[in-house]
Amino acid sequence: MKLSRLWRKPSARLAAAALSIAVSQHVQAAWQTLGAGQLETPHNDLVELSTASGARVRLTLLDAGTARIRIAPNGVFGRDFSYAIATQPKPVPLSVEHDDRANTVTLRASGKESMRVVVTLKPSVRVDVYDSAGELFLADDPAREMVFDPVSGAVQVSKQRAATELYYGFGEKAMPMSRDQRFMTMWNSDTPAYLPGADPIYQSIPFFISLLHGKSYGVFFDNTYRSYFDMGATDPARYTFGAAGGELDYYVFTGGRERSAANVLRSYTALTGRGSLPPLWALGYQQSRYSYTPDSQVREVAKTFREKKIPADVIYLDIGYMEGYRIFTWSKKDFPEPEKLLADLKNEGFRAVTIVDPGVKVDDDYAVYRDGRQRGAFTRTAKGDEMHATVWPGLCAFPDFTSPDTRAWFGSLYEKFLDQGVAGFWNDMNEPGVFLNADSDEPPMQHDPKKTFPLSTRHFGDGDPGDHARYHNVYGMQMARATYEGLRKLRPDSRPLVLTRAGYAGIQRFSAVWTGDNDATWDHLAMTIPMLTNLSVSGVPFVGADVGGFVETPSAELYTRWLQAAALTPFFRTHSAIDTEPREPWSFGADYEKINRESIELRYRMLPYLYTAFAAEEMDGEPVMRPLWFDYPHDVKTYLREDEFLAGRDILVAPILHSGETKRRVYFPNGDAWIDWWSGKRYAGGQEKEIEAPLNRLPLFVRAGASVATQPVVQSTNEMANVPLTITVALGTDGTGTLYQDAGDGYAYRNGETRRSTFTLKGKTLHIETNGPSRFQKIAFVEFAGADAAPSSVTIDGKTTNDFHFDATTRRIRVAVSNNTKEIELH
Ligand code: MIG
Repeated sequence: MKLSRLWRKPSARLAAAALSIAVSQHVQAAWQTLGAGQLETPHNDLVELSTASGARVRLTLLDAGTARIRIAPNGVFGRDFSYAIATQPKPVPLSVEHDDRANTVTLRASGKESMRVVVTLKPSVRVDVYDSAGELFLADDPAREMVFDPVSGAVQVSKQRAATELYYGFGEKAMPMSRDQRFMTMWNSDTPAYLPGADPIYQSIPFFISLLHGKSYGVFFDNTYRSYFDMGATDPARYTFGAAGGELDYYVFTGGRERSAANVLRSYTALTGRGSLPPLWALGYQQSRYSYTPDSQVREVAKTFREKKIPADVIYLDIGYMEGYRIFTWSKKDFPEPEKLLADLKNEGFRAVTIVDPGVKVDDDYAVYRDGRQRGAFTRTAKGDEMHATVWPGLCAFPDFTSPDTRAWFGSLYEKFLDQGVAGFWNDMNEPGVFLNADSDEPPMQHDPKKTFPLSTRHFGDGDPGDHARYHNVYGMQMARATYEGLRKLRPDSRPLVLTRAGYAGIQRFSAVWTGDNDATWDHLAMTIPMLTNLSVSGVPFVGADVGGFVETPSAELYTRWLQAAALTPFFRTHSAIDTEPREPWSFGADYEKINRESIELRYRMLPYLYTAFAAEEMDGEPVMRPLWFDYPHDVKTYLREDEFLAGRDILVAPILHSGETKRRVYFPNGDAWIDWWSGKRYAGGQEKEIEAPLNRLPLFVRAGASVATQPVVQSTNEMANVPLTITVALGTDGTGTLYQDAGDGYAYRNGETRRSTFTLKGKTLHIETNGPSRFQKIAFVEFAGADAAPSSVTIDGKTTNDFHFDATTRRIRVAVSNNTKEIELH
């Protein structure tokens, strides 16, 4: 199959762009307003209104800063169930005021400082939301009341919009940093070689965070139908969201008293769940290709990493490993001895991840198909037959992942591969994507709305059966869930690595996400920052883009810059399409190989810090990869900045994103000072400076006052346990940093098997406070970065030491310490 021939055709790609506009057209509807509302007797924790149109409105507060607004157009609320939500909290008791003259109903959490939701009853019901300080921040547009279409089932609401209000999140969008004045569609779509602006693509997360004058709020529209967000594209004075069916069911997060984005995200991820700590090995470098086939290629690649001393942890097996693309099988010809292969890889310190697609080949001689058919595990047509469509294996049936029995069955199928030694799993094509032309073995890859199941396909819907129009957007997420839950059950003491292409709100509970079939272009490299940071603030921490761009072959320079730019992104994997030139870190000649090795080495040096950032995500919902505005909402110069990002709270990354550049302007967020990682030079916040960046240099800065845990280069995470840690402390401002440690896999960490260290810098004294067992990696050095001169002396826990070294080129003072050192003082 010559896929890349199609991808290379410019005409096909232009057609793709045009079609994606057609996909995003919003629903045509005969709108009807709710009409006047009437307050029903309020319950303790719930307010319900009937309306003249027959629609019903239900309002609850989940806490003093989170409101849920629910409208049932036909007057009957469906079951209270959501694929997005991890645990639906009990609503809090309300205090409700009915003002007859003003025709309003106001609710707030009783007995505490609370947000306020004010419902105006006439002429048609509308909702305004105030924060706990009394500021109105979200108001239904009185000129565009909430509407529904009784025939099609469509629902829609419009909010007043301030001219400078910005919006972030919306999951995975191939769009610039802020999505103000954009029109976006939520409909998971297989869109290879998507161009910047193409919409929708693979993931649908109908959640966003607003930013206006330094304050945020969040809105989560929990509706799995095709939905859309018009964030001022049609009229900058309002924004509108709606869906082709279902309820108008959305949550408003005030972001607490501060109205901060961090609080909004904490509340959103408390509701939809957080990513749990990945196994440490999954934070290592990952090498993939479509496909390393036969097995000798896999061996060769793994061996070359070790020979060339380029660190790596994971190697991926794409669809080529299977027997005729039958999932859960191995090709007898190309992978005759999988156990042997996997054991040998393990000896080399590699773990293997295999791809598993949803399509199950219709083949009576194939056990997975027979078993699935017998269990009734596959989706059905409206007429009740097994629904069949063509994907890689030919004609396929598709598990209905909206059935708990089917999820459990599918999850159990991973047992054989786990026993054989596969470490992680990659779910692809789960938008779901199918081939357009069933008769062709050369799948047309253009972006076409029909490239999925017929909308009438039936799903079980976890007990609330419905059609594909309703469940399409959760199909991929429920597949990833089946995988995750299967792995949890089969290997209760290992943390799963699941990687998925499609998802819906809450996908972070089950899987890492990559941004699908990007292109080997500089534009795509630049787009990784707005794409990945916006996914991050959509609650999905473990995100990455194929390094080098999946489609076509990058130049040596592009690949090298891309690897460098991605080194501190959460999910770090090179992947490339069939028919592209080889793409390993050594594929571009010796000069580039050296630099590529250094990029991957940087990743490994930073792993203790990155791991700490993932732990903070699980605890507090802090994203690992952050847009600048997230931590600096009072610095307007950060709002649209999309050529830099923060890795964790303390590291600023400003990669080269343009061909031929060897220096760039870096903006330093206001409120902190920044120390150049390499030179120790200090930059005040609130200014832009030109920074040198020859090909071997990633511009990298550490926040003054921060303490960042690093380690020497290792060849894989397997080697970490006995390697000492260096805490890098950025001088110049008082501040704190943390280090989180645990076993790196398993769940003992949830029973307190962790060590947490806090580093507090006051002037030139560092205090270290540590809690937990000492059996993890030991702290052996502290490096003070940003020092102007050698100290005259250094004291450790009150005793003078000579065991320090000042390096004038890096402006670092390196001090040997012990794992129990409490205080280091520079004089
Ligand atoms: O129709 O498995 O995005 O990463 O290499 C293409 C083959 C199917 C698409 C994925 C890509 C993967 C490829 N897959």
